[in-house]
Amino acid sequence: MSIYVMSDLHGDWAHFKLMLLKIRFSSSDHLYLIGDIVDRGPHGIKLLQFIRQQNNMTLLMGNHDMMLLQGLAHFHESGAEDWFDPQTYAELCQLSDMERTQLAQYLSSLPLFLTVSAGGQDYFLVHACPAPDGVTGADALEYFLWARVSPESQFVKPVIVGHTPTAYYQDTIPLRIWRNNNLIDIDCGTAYRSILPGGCLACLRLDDNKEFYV
Ligand SMILES: [Mn+2]
Repeated sequence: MSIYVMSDLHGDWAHFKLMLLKIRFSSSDHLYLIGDIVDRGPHGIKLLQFIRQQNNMTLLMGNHDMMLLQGLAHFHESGAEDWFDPQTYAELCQLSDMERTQLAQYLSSLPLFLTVSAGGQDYFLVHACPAPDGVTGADALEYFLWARVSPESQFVKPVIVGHTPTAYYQDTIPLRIWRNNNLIDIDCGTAYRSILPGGCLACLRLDDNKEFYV
């Protein structure tokens, strides 16, 4: 059994499925997805529906998933499409009211952060950035979902984030997982591959820290 982490699929169903094949993902493995399943790409809702039905996949909340949850509360209002990315809205329109309600229930259940143990090490998983000590409530939420993590951050334990494409720190092409001190950023920009040279989908196996790319 292995533990894997990915982030920021942003509707990229094709590369997600390719990655599952590449890592030979099986029912005895577990996959953590650190948020931002939807928007920017065409299949975010399809991905959400799929991930929701897997008992060995755990999704954490990203800012785009939170915006989707907020938008769903306004789905039947006039101008509702303004709440959504156009591709996400088009997918939502294909669902029944019951399916949209189930989706909202799933989204509202997502954790903001998790600690995962693998290979004798604890990892703190969060979409955007850990909150500084003493920061709570809405301010903490802002860190978890929206903040840009500083490349100079000094964390006591390994922290794995997405949200900020690693092109933010390095000009490696193709993009690669970025590690500095205890910070590990795994967003290699699969959502931006048409505009960001070297964008790809990364997956990290926590048991041995092996990196996979498609
Ligand atoms: Mn994000």
